[in-house]
Amino acid sequence: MSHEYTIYGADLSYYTGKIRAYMRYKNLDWEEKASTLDIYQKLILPRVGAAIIPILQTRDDHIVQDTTDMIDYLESRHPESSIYPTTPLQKLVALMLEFYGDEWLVIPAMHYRWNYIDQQKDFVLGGFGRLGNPNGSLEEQVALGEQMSAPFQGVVKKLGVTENTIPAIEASYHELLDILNQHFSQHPFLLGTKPSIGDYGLLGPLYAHLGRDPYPKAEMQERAPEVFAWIERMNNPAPLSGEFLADDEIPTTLIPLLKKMSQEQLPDTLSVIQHNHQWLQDNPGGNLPRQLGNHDFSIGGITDSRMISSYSQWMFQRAYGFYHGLSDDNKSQLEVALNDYGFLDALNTPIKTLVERKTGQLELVEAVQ
Ligand SMILES: N[C@@H](CCC(=O)N[C@@H](CS)C(=O)NCC(=O)O)C(=O)O
Repeated sequence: MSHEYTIYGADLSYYTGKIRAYMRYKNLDWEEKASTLDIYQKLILPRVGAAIIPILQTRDDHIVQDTTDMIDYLESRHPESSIYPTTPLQKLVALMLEFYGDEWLVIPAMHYRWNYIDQQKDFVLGGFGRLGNPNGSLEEQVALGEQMSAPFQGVVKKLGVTENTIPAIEASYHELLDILNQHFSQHPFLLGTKPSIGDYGLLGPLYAHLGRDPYPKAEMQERAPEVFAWIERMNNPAPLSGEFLADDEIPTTLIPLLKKMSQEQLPDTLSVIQHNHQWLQDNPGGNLPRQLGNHDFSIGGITDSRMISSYSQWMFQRAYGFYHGLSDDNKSQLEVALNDYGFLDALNTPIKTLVERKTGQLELVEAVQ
């Protein structure tokens, strides 16, 4: 292995887009390799225990799965120009927005990819098929892509994307684009002139699916050109450059986004935490299944059912843990702002059972305290 780091991923992949942009910003010695079927069989399945991408492999053969863990691992080895703000409110907001991009915007991302598949079949299915048969004809790749993408297509409904919710999901996504378009017309990144962990979280859905698949890409370019321009900046960064805004400032243009996140995502998160707690009470020492049945959720005033994604708790815990690690003085200084964003109640709802990740498996376990 000639480079210090190798990322195995795919052009179509949400989280590969997130880590790729990070690797470029940090100017690391790395290369990207396609996660072909061979790589899945010989590397990913044996070392990770599941068919999931992206994967980071170091020159001395250390494997890291999960972009959040990769970023934390790399930040500790390459601390220069950290993508984590050092001031409390910016750091908390950045962690929350990573969570929002990683775990909530998967809803519009998967909707626009799979419910508009007829408008973008060759591109999307061909992209999947290329991973299995790089030298095949487009027709062969599309046919193979149909099979390879079946598990992903199956997830759309589980996320809560139904006939009932689609109009609200689209309206919510348009509102998101409008908010971000306004914001990026004034700031190059979420919190200033350099990207934060929040920018990387949002890039996952907004690049690989919504800013790259032909149908939503055209809509984004038309409706939110500033968001499209931010994607280009994220993907072609000036390495290690820029600053976060001074004085722990949160731009006013971001506040509607934070309120939107609170309304849409946080009720789901609190319910997941409650279900995880109950499951771990009932199954002490067990590995939490990645999906714990279904629960109700609401979007744009429409209520439906979606899967309980146990992993969401682990992502939320990063923000929760950071908040609870602050001094009482710091916490009280943030109170008015956090209340305004709608974050305060969720952050102050005690998590009775913390969870953690174990190497070599995707299921979470109760954290050892
Ligand atoms: N939270 C993980 C998620 C990785 C993930 O969900 N990857 C998708 C492709 S972008 C996948 O391989 N999913 C298969 C699965 O979840 O079983 C990360 O940040 O890396």
